[in-house]
Amino acid sequence: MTLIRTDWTREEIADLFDLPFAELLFRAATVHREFHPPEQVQLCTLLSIKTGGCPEDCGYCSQSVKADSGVEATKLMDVRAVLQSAAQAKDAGSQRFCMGAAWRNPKDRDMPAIVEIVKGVRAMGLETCMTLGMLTPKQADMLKEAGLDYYNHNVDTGPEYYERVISTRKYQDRLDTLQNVRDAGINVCSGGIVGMGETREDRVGFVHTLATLERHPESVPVNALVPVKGTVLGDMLADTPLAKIDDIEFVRTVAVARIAMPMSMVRLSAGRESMSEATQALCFLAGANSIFTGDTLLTAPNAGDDSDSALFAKLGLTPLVQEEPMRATGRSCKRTSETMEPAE
Ligand code: SAM
Ligand code: DTB
Ligand code: SF4
Repeated sequence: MTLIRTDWTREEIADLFDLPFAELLFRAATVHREFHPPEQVQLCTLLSIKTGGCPEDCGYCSQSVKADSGVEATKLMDVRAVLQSAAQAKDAGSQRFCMGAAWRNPKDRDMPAIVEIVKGVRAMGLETCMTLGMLTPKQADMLKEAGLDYYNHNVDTGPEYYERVISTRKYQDRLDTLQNVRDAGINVCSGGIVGMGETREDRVGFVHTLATLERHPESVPVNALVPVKGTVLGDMLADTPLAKIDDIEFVRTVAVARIAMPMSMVRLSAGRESMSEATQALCFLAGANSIFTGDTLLTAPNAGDDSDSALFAKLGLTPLVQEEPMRATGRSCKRTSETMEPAE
């Protein structure tokens, strides 16, 4: 039986990365089927409820005011329009509706509309997820009270590389918000981006950070950088194409995340649009069991429903029908290196 551990050392994570590829995939696939139905993939839909004009300087993001990406800033969407979009996602078979806002943090005046949106989407029978930037403990409590199921807040990369990508906040700010979300009793969704020019050691640090949180995030999105023209990282990649992440290294990252966090849903997130079917298939074999559906992510293109249906048919994958293991019991896992102990 595989134990749930939150005491991973960096060396142990590095050793997993170093395994021969076939051995790594075998181990990841073994852990995957111990905790999840391997043929089922969770379908999530993304909607940008407030686009662009963000004061943060994240080097990958088209929505930063510092980027010359052509993305136009909008106001927070009208509640009714969000609910309309959620209804379409539900009709298309989505299980979770994830809403993103290009904010450093929500302002208190935004909270009533956000609360209304959460309540409305939840009333449709969809799981709700929001990603709104940094949260205070009070804001996290308000979202919990509104019924928010998940909050997405990515650590994005390892602690050492973080300051090379973002200067307007600290890694610790991210960890503090994750703690506020956890303390409020909201499920945590946290992952990051691979292919930002980071080293293997940074990817080790990235997985290590998530796998040694007091409790593993219930969802772990692994994004491949979508290089957007006009962003620092998009332009850097255009100038140095060799910096593009190797597909096998991307699959390795997914596999290590799966082994280190057996119960989490590992989401193959941004970047699928330019990923081959074979690479995506390897990611599913390596334990990815969730995707974003639809033609658009927040601002960037996504693989799209037609190509996803074709891929699912080829691979014999089906949309996840049952609740996630941790949500089914309403429990998560406590810090321990010895046992898999559900925490209340
Ligand atoms: N503003 C909020 C924040 O930063 O937490 C929420 C929205 S932000 C766009 C959500 C996440 O999208 C980021 O943390 C990052 O991991 C991911 N992301 C943004 N731009 C991306 C890109 N070009 N390629 C891959 N992932 C990206
Ligand atoms: C996450 O990790 N990936 C999603 C979701 N969380 C919010 C966002 C991906 C954004 C890709 C770039 C864009 O659409 O602008
Ligand atoms: Fe703003 Fe989020 Fe984009 Fe950073 S990733 S610039 S915080 S929208």
